[in-house]
Order: sequence, then structure tokens, then C-alpha cells
Amino acid sequence: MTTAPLPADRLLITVAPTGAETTKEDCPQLPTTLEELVATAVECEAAGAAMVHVHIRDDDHRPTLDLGRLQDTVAALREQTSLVVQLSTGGSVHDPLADRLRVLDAAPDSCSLTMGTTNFGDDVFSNPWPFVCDLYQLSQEREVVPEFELFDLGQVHALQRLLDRYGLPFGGRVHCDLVMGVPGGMNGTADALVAAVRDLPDAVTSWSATGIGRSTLAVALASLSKGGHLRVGMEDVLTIARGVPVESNRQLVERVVELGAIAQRTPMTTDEARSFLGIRPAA
Ligand code: KMH
Ligand code: ZN
Repeated sequence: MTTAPLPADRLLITVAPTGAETTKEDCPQLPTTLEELVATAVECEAAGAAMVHVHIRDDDHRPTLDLGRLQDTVAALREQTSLVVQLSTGGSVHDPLADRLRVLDAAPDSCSLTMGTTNFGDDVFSNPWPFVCDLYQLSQEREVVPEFELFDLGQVHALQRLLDRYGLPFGGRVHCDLVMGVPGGMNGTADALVAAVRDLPDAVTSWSATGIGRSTLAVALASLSKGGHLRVGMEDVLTIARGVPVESNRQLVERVVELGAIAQRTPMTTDEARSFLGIRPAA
């Protein structure tokens, strides 16, 4: 895999448009159908996103890991966009581990890979160590580039342990995403971000951060000031200001493009992102 060094002013923007937690009833503008997801992805690419983190829904708008739907989603996103397609292997807190492993059968460019179990509001997001190891080895075998999701400092440490045991991911790059402000995970503050970044393994080649809910701006600004990248989207935040609902994922992407411009960072193109993350060029 050839990876070109990019100027440090480039900013990787990942959009997480849907998630598994918000209902369509509570948020009718949430993209839950394939048509809505693709339309959102097209808009977000035009606005500056280079990667899409995907959760899908069934005909009743409920989270699903149905393999046929996942395959159709990957195909549609590849046809209509040039975004790096990252499928969530986190799914919802109710998904069995076996179904989450099977996500890789849909052959995405990238997959999320959470580095440990986290209390998740009133629920538990289960990621036992043997599951993490199985999923990582499967990603290497299938040549899918993982994004390591880090919800707390213990998971930063666990990433070192995983890399020591199984070596580098497919593509040779190590990209992490700090998911901050989940009730049960690390706090969504600049101080917590600095602590997590300080402890990242030396093998990490890039990292982004996202702040859940009200922590979104604090985390985005802290990430930019530490030279990190950004994830935004309606999976993570549903208000654009206190009490003001988000209208669309594009609105969130546009806002971080503006924040990036103030920090003199330019959104990466999708081709640049592929090279940067060690993902094969688009077919
Ligand atoms: N929906 C959460 C339980 C991921 O996508 O990998 C897990 C999650 C992380 O969203
Ligand atoms: Zn997710």
C-alpha cells in the first residue's frame, strides 16, 4: 500500500450521519432510509467530508445489521459518492457479537473497532477482549482498514496491547477516533482529550475526535488545536446550539469546515483520505 505524506494543514472530516440510538420519531430529519443516507452522503462530500461512518436501519427505521442491506448500502455509497465507506461494527447495544463480526462480509473500505466495553448511558456497549482480538484479526484477513474507537483512557492502553500482539492493521496506518462525552466514557473536555492524545501508542499515525451532545464544540476545538482530525454528525449531536435542532448532517459538516478554516486546515479530498488511511484507491 502506498501512502503519500500529506501537508499538515489537511483536515480529515468524517461524517456519522445516523447512529443507532436516535429514533426517526424523535428526529424525522435523521437519514434512516438508503435514499436518505445516500443523499446525505452526497451533500456531506460536497461540503468537505471524506469518510462516512455508517449505521443502517430497517424498513421500520430500527437499527439493523442485515447483511444484504449492508452490502446494498456499500454498493450505493460507492456508486453515488467517492467517500471512504466505514461500516460500524459497534451496531446498537443490543446487537449480538456474531452479527457485529459479520459486518465485514459486506467488504467496506473501513470498519469501526471499539477497544473495550463501555457503560453507555443506562446500557452497556459490550466489547470483550476476545471479541476485539477476533474482529481485529478478521479485519487484517479481509483487508479492511479499522478505525479504533477509544471511549476512555483504558481503551487507549488496550490499543497498545492489541498492536503488540497482532501487529499493524491492513494498509500499515493506525487511525483512531476519540469518542468523548458518552455517559460512562471519558469526559468531553479539552483536558481529557490532551490526556488521551498524550497516551496514544507511538504507532498511531492519525487521530480524530468527536464530542457527544453538548461537548461537540469543546472537543472539535481541542482536536484542532492539538492537530487532530474531526468526526461530526447526527449520530453524535442533534442540536446546533442550545435548544436548536440540527437541520441536516451537511450543516454539521459545514460548521467544522468553517472551524477548520479558522485553524488554517483544509478538508482532505477523498483520494487524499484513502492514501492517508492506507485504504486502496477507489475502483
Ligand atoms: N452505537 C453504539 C453502541 C461504532 O459505531 O462502532 C456504538 C457505536 C460505535 O456507535
Ligand atoms: Zn457508530
